[in-house]
Amino acid sequence: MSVAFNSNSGEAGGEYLNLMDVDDDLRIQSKYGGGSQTSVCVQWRKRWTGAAAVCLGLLCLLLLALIIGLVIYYTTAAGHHDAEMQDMQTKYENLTNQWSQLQSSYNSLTAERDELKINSSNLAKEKAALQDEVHMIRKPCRQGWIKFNNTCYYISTESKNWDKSRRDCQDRRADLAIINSKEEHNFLSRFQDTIWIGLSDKHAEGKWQWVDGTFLEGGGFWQDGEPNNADGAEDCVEVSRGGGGWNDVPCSNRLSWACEE
Ligand code: GN1
Ligand code: CA
Repeated sequence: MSVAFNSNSGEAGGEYLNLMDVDDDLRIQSKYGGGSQTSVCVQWRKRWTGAAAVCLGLLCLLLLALIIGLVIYYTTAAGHHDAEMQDMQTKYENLTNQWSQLQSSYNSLTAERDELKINSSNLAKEKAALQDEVHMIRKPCRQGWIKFNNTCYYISTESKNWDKSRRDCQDRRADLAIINSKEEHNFLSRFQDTIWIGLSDKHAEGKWQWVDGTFLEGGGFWQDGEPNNADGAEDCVEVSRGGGGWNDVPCSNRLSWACEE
């Protein structure tokens, strides 16, 4: 145990000498025989102790500096890491945006391509139709046939019932005329008093059907009061000369007829 003690007065306070140091000094004195050698040893011991304390302090400072350096290093590194993460996040968002834009561009281009395909297909059809029209314009009608709006018609001079009239047209690689416009109706009204056209309701009463299987659309060009199916036996349609309009009459009537190629 070490107790502070005043070597001169024997009281506490004033100049102190550590009792342990005194004890050590006495032991050193007894080892070296006392005298001036004793004070040299004490001085050396004190110097070594001081040097050790200084070294320890320096080591502590070094350690502290090392710790501070490491903290700074890792703080800076973490800062860099955060910045890199932020940078990568921004790049990722930019790439995501670019990808979305590319995706929408791709979708637009696909839609445009599909539209162009449809347009191209429509143009091909229009081209084919125009070529047919040109062909029809250039193509002359057979002898005895009349051309109207690029279509050839045959108007008979004989008279036959509706079925035989149709057969005659088919034998001529045509069929009874189908009227699609007022102009065509007017054209076919120029010739005989009355002519057969390719319209009948012989398959179902009141359901007027053309010879190509299509049903009459719109009102047609009937005379006033027609079709009236007089006597319940009028299933075939005649066209009267002079734009008089259509009339349903018995199919057994013998009339001229109009074929259309
Ligand atoms: C009548 O009048 P006429 O003969 O032109 C009739 C038609 C019949 C036709 C039969 C207004 O026409 O509906 O189909 O007899 N017209 C009227 O021959 O009743
Ligand atoms: Ca009638």
